[in-house]
Amino acid sequence: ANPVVAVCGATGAVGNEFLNVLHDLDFPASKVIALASARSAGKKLPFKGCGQVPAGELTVQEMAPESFEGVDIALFSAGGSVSKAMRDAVVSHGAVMIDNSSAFRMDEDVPLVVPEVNPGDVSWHNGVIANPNCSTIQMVVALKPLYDLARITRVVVSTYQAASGAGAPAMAELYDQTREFLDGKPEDELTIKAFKHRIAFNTIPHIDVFLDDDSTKEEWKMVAETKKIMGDEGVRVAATCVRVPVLRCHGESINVEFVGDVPPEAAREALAAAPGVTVMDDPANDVYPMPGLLAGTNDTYVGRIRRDPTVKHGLAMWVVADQIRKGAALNAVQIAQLLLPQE
Ligand code: A2P
Ligand code: 11C
Repeated sequence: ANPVVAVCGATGAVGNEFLNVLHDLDFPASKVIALASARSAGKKLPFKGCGQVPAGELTVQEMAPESFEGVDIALFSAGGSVSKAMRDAVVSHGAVMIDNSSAFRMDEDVPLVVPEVNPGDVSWHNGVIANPNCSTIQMVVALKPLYDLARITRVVVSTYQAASGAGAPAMAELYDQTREFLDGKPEDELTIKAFKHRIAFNTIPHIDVFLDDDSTKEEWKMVAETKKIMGDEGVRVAATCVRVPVLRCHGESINVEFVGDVPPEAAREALAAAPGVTVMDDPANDVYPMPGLLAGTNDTYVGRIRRDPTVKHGLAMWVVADQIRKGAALNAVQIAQLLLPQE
């Protein structure tokens, strides 16, 4: 029978995108249920339909342990504490939790999966599969085809992360604050909630909390998650994560060091042939990926591919993806596709 899918956190930014992606990929669901907090119970969400589910409206139900009766696949993006609270209920009902939060990512018994990189890891799940952080996902999608040309030993990455990575309210704050700023509102009267500082006309080198070594947790995630997904503790990553006043799509400047020579042309070819990657790299015609123009897309876009002449075997590149789609909802639904019986 076709699977019953629960969308958990259906009223959130990623939850809404789960519904769009289920439709866009025509996921073969027999039923889709929308779950959120008690605050949203009864709310109607438009749904374009997928599989055996016709287009129409879904009525949001309050998430409770009993919600998972009869569910096969539970897509979670309702925060780590909700994922932790519901894990046993999901698993005991025989469903698989695909979790977008960071709650279980580094647990030894939880695969951390990017379908273009380590699809085989879904085979050892024990009821929970974790979806990586958005910044990590787009980086490993671009690194994997290069790694297959020559082993990668070191990556230096600086991110340019969109406001929406911090949720729908953060996106609204960028809009509203920009307007306030242009209207001449004094600095100390601007509405600053989602970020530590003004994001309008600014960049903030601070995402998630600071750790003991003065790196941030977002940077640590890129280091630790990359090793786990790529299955190679030898891939060293140095990351600096920065919030920029962009609505949607993260950009990443990535320098990669290999054990052997990888000419830019070979890299371009491997990336062009890789699943989920679009090469957009034509400097002569000013062509390269830009976050402001790629919202709503599915692929990871790579451009500015060139040698890094400061190391023996190095490349530099610029990588952009819609972090709500590939960085969250799309990657999770692609994981769900891996769970379907293969024809
Ligand atoms: P609600 O809209 O009812 O608060 P975002 O990441 O965009 O902030 O969205 C978070 C999602 O998680 C929303 O759908 C939100 O529902 C849901 N959520 C938050 N807290 C809970 C909870 N305690 N139980 C179930 N869902 C929750
Ligand atoms: C951001 N990357 O852009 C974060 C959001 O671990 O899933 C996602 C955090 C995570 O703010």
